[in-house]
Amino acid sequence: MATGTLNIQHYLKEKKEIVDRALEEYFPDLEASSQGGDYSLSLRRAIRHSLFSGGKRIRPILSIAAFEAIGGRGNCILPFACGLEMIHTYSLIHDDLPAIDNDDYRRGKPTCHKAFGEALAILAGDGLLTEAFRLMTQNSSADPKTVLNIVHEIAWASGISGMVGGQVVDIESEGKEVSLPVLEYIHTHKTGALIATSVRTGVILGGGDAETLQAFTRFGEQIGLAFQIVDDILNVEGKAELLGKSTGSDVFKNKATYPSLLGMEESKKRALSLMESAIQSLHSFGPEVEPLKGIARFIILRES
Ligand code: GRG
Repeated sequence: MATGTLNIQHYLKEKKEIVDRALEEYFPDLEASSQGGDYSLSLRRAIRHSLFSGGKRIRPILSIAAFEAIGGRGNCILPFACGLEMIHTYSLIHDDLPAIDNDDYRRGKPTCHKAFGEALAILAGDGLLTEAFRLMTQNSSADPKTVLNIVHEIAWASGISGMVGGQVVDIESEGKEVSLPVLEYIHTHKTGALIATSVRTGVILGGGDAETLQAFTRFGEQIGLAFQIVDDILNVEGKAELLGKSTGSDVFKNKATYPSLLGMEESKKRALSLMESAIQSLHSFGPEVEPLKGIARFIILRES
């Protein structure tokens, strides 16, 4: 792909369709295909409600873009790409629960617990997290050592050392004065870790060397932090109709965010500078990394 010829909107749409199709295959609508009779139908309904409610599929697309950037071809990335999206979806379902953020709407639709009740929403999240690991380790055409490496990596980024750990510090910081290092810890763990790991997954599966992995990791870490800073900004300045949820919740909950700590202008500067550094991290690569650079720009410019 030659520099300057990439239409990132078109690229994201094309890859999202690939991810959506694969997820449909893993979680088919059993009712529509008249394969009812499954006692877990209500659970599948709750999972499908959240999995197919209009997510951007940024994490799976990043894994595919990184995989293809280093020469990876074929569908062997899809179970990992979909696994990452399933883990992301579980985190959103649990994050919306009354015990955590208590949100009624996500992506313009009732949250999982609003539509199906708390018990089913908790179990839908649990089901997605567990199924993600089953999917990633099932019938893989990849070398078993590579699969083990990726699964370990994704578990690390999703768990105590990553997303769940960051979420705990986030909750415990509500209503308190938080320093910039603590806020950065929250953002890089709660959101950044899974994003950086999505990029790393593509490189590891594609067999990238240590130098490539290091450069792509740096890229992933920088866009991961930028992603959450932009999320903070959108919570203040975003349009509710585009976000599919109300804005202002961070201020209402007295949450530490980049705008609350550094102000809006400085937050925007930080996000922009992280995006530029991320792109710079890939300076030694050619046109094959254009989609990744396009995604970095998209993260900064997004409205939802
Ligand atoms: C285990 C009870 C329990 C809870 C876990 C881990 C966790 C709760 C929450 C994760 C933290 C979290 C939800 C971080 C927010 C990350 C974020 C910016 C989400 C929005 O991502 P987008 O914009 O969403 O990619 P779409 O809608 O496009 O999929």
